[in-house]
Amino acid sequence: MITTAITRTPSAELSRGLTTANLGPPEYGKALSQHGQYVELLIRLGLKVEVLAPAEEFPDAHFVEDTAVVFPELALITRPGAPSRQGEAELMAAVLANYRKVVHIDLPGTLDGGDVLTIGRNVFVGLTDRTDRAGFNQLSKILTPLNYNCQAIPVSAGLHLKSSVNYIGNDTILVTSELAGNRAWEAYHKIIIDPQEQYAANTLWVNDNLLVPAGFPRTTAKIKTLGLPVHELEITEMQKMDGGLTCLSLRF
Ligand code: CIR
Repeated sequence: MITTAITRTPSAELSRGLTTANLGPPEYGKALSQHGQYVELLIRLGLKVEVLAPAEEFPDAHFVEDTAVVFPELALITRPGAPSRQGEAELMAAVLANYRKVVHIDLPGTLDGGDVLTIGRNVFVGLTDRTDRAGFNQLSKILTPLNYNCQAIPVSAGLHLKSSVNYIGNDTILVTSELAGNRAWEAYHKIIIDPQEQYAANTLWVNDNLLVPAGFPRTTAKIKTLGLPVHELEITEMQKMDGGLTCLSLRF
């Protein structure tokens, strides 16, 4: 049961963040409104939400998911793969120290939280431009003694592992066709994303509610077959900066 979320209000500098999307610069007012609706929905779903102040020196800092991965036993502070984002992790370490024992991914490893998909005791870690083998090895060394089963998954498309696959409840994953055949998920039911709706793979499960980006009707229709409440959220300004629904919060 998820009880808590940590989010960070986007900074006025958000258009200076990293992006490959080619969708134009985000509008600040609209981004604030979309972020506010996201926070409101999490509160309506019963979560206690800590909203951190904007970090003007880090234009990607509202994508908090990349800075940490929180487990019941500890908070793992990452070392983000993008040098411009590495300072964000220390900001989050100070916050998470109020909730958990804090441990760190250290040099030379890199790891982004967007590459870590946890399903029960299974921790799947994407090897991407942001997360390397050394980062995975450190994570595995920390979590394996705590009885987590850690697996590295090479990922060649999209920014992060969770750009392509997410857990959506009922032992089911939502996954792109490229990654669907990976043996890592053979124990799970699969809903395969329509190739034209890849972005919607970044759907967020919160206590058997599903948060989906608005504008992806085929994916929404498929997800509705699960019978769980589905909430569509406008997230266009985050998409312009390669971000999505999972990256806007840490949940635990
Ligand atoms: C970045 O490139 O790092 C940000 N502009 C987007 C990060 C998105 N994070 C995520 O999906 N977990």
